[in-house]
Amino acid sequence: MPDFATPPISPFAIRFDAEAATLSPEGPTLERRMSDLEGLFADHDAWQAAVADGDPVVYRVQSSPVPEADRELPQSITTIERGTTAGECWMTKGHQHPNHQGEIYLALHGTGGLLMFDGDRVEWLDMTPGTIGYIPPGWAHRSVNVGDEPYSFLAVYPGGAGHDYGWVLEHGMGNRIHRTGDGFALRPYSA
Ligand code: S6P
Ligand code: ZN
Repeated sequence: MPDFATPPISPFAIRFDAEAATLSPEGPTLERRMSDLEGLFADHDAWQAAVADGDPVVYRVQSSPVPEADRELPQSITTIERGTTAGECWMTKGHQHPNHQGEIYLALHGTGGLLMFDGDRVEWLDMTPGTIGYIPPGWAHRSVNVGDEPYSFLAVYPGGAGHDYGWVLEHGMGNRIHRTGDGFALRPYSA
């Protein structure tokens, strides 16, 4: 057994139900409402009106009990509701890992996308059940529901990676995703 300053947790099994999009045993669950997404949608007035009009849950994140600690490998399932704010598809806040490390997402349900931005280049991956999206170190990432039902995916990431949400507020995500008559479109961030 190697000598760790902070001892890792003990081995255990996690039941993963792709159909129900659940992990068992459960760790912390996080709920993000519209009010938690301040400054992220292009249309501030529409965002404010949605907050005043019931402040809906935009997405939930259910984690396994593996802690966000150095060397551990936590997992979570995110479910984004279907919706738009002034035409912009509902999405996660998006973040950069300050301690640049990679991550994988496995799409489980619905139709989504993985938007990545490194401050210069923008990438979009279509995410449908069975797709693994790879997020390389140094790319901020945001998930978007572009379908007609909730979109769920499993994330597996290094526990010491951290979450920098300020980076996205400062630099944006390169593109915005708008619902159109027959699907969705990627538009410049300033649009
Ligand atoms: C963690 C991983 C996901 C997101 C989750 C919510 O590194 O990327 O678990 O935290 O999808 O997104 P956000 O941007 O609100 O953290
Ligand atoms: Zn991440």
